[in-house]
Amino acid sequence: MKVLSGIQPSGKLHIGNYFGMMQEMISRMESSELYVFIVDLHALTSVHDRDRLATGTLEAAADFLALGLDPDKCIFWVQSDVPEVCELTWVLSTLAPMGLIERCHSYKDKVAKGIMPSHGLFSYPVLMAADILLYQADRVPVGKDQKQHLEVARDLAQKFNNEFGETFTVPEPAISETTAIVPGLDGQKMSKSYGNTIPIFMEGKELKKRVMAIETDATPVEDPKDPANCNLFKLMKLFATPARMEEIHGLYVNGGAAYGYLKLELLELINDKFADARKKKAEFLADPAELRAILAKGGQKAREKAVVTLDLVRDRVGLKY
Ligand code: AQP
Repeated sequence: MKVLSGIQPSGKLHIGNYFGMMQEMISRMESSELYVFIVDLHALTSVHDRDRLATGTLEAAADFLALGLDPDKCIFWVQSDVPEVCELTWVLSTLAPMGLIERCHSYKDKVAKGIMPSHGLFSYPVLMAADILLYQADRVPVGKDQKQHLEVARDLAQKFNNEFGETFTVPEPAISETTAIVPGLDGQKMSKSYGNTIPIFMEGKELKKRVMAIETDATPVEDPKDPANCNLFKLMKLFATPARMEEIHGLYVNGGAAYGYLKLELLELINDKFADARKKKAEFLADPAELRAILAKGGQKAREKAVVTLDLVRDRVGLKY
């Protein structure tokens, strides 16, 4: 089974990215034909700063490798190193009904958050469909925020197959219910562009400040609280053992949950979980030439796959004459 998913180097990767997608991808290394990539073309829709994008791409690569992705057990590359994806995007955009793309809420959400409403941002889902269809992916592990974009990819695959003959695999989303939407400090979806994240590799005082900034209500310690409506509780659940979560749940419903202490406990759990990865990341970043070599090798492997699909597409639509 071909499993594919990408991540934008649009800022420091955060625990929403980790639990929504990275962890799942890393766990599939042994069992799937795995495609993992850094979507720098997508990040251009929100990052217009040469150094930030270039550094962000190398950092995102180091993040994935430090967290345990083995480039010999998957194809790991940078999106723009396979230019075929742009040609497929164009072909797909000639098939994409305006209404389908207009319905995508991520565009409206991002514009509402101050990102420039460009044509690229609007057609983000078409580029994403091209990413998925180019490699004939069967399954795409994503957070719930990307579900609608996955539906666009499925619609475009079906539309192409109906008009031009069976060409693309119709991909299935893989969304884990427990980590579908990781909340940010303010309770909205944790998102790089919303400035409400807990970055995976943040440390020390900076990390403590973020964790202590998780928004909670003003219910006194001894009063009962509703765990289902508390983003601190939801974040704890990602890190604490089920037994500890049962105790914390008891404190919420019976009274006695002290937010300040729970935040300090969460801080410790985050530090423990990512301690090894932090050391490894520093080692990867110390050798950017090696990082670039890993990505170049992955780019070559990805391109070999991409040209096969694109050649078929060109033939099917009449671009081969
Ligand atoms: N809060 C989240 N909860 C669960 N999953 C999440 N993902 C992102 N945020 C959460 C998943 O992470 C993968 C990579 O996401 P992305 O960086 O490519 O794009 P995104 O979804 O737009 O993530 P951000 O952080 O919100 O980025 P910006 O702010 O740059 O747009 C995806 O599978 C996503 O579902």
